[in-house]
Amino acid sequence: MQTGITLNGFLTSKTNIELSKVIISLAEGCKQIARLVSNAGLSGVTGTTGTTNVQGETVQKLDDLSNKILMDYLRASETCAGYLSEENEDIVTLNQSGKYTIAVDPLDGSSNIDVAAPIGTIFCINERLSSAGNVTDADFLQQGTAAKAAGYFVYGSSTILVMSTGNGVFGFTLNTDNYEFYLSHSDVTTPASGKIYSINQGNAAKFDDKVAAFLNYCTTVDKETSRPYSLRYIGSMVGDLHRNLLKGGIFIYPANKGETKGKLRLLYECIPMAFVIENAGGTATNGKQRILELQPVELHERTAIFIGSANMVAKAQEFLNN
Ligand code: AHM
Ligand code: MG
Repeated sequence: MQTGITLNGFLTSKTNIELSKVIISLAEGCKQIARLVSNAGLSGVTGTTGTTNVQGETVQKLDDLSNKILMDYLRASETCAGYLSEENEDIVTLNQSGKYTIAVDPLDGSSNIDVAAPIGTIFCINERLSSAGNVTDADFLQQGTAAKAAGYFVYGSSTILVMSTGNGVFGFTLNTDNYEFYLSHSDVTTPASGKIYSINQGNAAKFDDKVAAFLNYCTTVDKETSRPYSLRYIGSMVGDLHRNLLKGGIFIYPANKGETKGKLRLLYECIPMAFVIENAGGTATNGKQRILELQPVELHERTAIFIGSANMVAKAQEFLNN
């Protein structure tokens, strides 16, 4: 029988009851998503719904199902007041007297569902600013520095929750015998330097010259600094960043030439990932400002991101400053 520290036990010692309830409800929902993802090819949930979401992107059946599952579980937490999701245009009030809000990407990297590559759920939990009643946009439009907890679930060869409540980063692996999360990665720190760079290099023609110059640096041979780096890119931010967190590396999704915004969403992709990486000793920037200090103005806002091992992000920044 599995022994060790369960997620519930861990939360009891680290957070208050209201926040614990939100995280536990989220984790229960993600257990359901993990089951669906494991059986996707057998249970008729692969493929698209035939619709597009608020971002104009094709919605996969599992995107839609995951979104509904999370809303149901978080409503049942009683302490989660409101919900923002990549899959919903507007915010949703779940519990009028709840204390917290959550922003989620229910199934990130969903184009990988049908090919059994790692995908994930990303989340960021804030304390609401309004006192009670329906949640407001302002409750969600908070800087990343204000987050109370953030992290992701990766559905890969194992299902792992990686999260921080602002004091260290911890990983919990789902035991598929009893469907409990157990502490498996204590006090995770990311290496200050790594040998991996992750970017969709197929977009090279759209990169501005400074990003191209940094990529040239990554591929230049130099034994002393372990270059050339290896390019690793799944096309699933959770999968790519989980690997880089543990092994060291830099993940980049830049803005295209002449633009300031990238593809990835600030509130439910970039801020939560930056919160985890910073708490693990790494850094995250949009090239001009720390991701966690950006003031969000729109619910589905996008940003460029350079995130990962501190020395590698600092080196990228040198090129961006030139
Ligand atoms: P999604 O939330 O619609 O799945 O899109 C986000 C994903 C990230 O997981 C990944 O890093 C990125 O999109 C990949 O984009 P691209 O195919 O342009 O490289
Ligand atoms: Mg996503």
